[in-house]
Amino acid sequence: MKMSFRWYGPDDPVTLLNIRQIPGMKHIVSAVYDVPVGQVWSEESIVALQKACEEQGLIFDVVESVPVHEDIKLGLPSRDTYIENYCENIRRLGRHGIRCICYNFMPIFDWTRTDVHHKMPDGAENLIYDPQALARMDPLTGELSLPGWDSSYKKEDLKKLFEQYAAITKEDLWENLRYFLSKVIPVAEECGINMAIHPDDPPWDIFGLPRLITDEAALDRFLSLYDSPCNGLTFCTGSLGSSPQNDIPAMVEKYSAMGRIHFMHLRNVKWTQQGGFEESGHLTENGSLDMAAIIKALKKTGFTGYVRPDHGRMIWGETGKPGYGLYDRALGAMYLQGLWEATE
Ligand code: DNO
Repeated sequence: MKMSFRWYGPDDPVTLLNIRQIPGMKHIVSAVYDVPVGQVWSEESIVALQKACEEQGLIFDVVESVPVHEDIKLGLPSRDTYIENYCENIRRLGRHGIRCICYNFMPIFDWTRTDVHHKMPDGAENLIYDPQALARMDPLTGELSLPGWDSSYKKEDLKKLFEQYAAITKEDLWENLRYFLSKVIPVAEECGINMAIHPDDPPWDIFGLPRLITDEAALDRFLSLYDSPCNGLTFCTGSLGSSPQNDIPAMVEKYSAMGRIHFMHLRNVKWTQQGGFEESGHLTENGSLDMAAIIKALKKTGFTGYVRPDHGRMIWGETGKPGYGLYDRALGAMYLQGLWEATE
């Protein structure tokens, strides 16, 4: 496995110097953040990230994410222009050493939580999802904001998008995803880039919007939409693992043996009685997932892809982007590498 860390660029309070001091850390996961969704990234911006990482002895070779424009997900006539821009981004990233691109196909909202500053009994802060609290949230006010969401949507945009999605069935969304892959994967193949879709988080419909990438049947269907090694997965244990129906170690073993996992997001979640979940520390005993069994499944199948410790709690008084502080992710990295080293 290749150990990596997500870095939000020069504005991230977590610096590359911090990251390089984590034992075993070699790869950086980042993106160009100042370009609107759907537009082409400048080569200068890509090279600047590359150089900054190189100066710290780190390799920038994973992008998370090149976001997919809503018109592509909605299957609008304008999608072809946005898909061409997407392909151009793949070409540019390929020219500058990127080997893996993570993206998602969730309508409008990326990962969703109901509280990102939840106080744990030990004083740490974590992110939680409570279905009852979600039912009280109204995304149409335009006032809600979460770390993974595109903050450029105004109230009017959101209203229009919800109206457009009202006419889209799950099958339409699958078809729009198939169309996207049919254009993008051949370009990724040429450029030596592995595309890695991120599962929907949480893995069920929210706010009445359809979500596709939720369980094993969906992953099978997704992989069969375009049968190429470049059409693969970001296997996020916390996203898929939020649903107790998903047997995470078994799924990791299956898709890793197929060579279709290019990127692992490793974190633990604890299911709650209300049918929601809390993000926990990385340790097996902290949550509902067997992290040791997940690492065993990777080791057994000879996994050589990228891994990153996903969301950490906020501890030791750290402030910053919820889920993306330094300390707990660094602890996670050490725990995961310890499991890896000790697993036969
Ligand atoms: C959450 C992240 C996601 C992920 C996107 C990929 O912390 O894992 O926001 O980056 O869904 O496009």
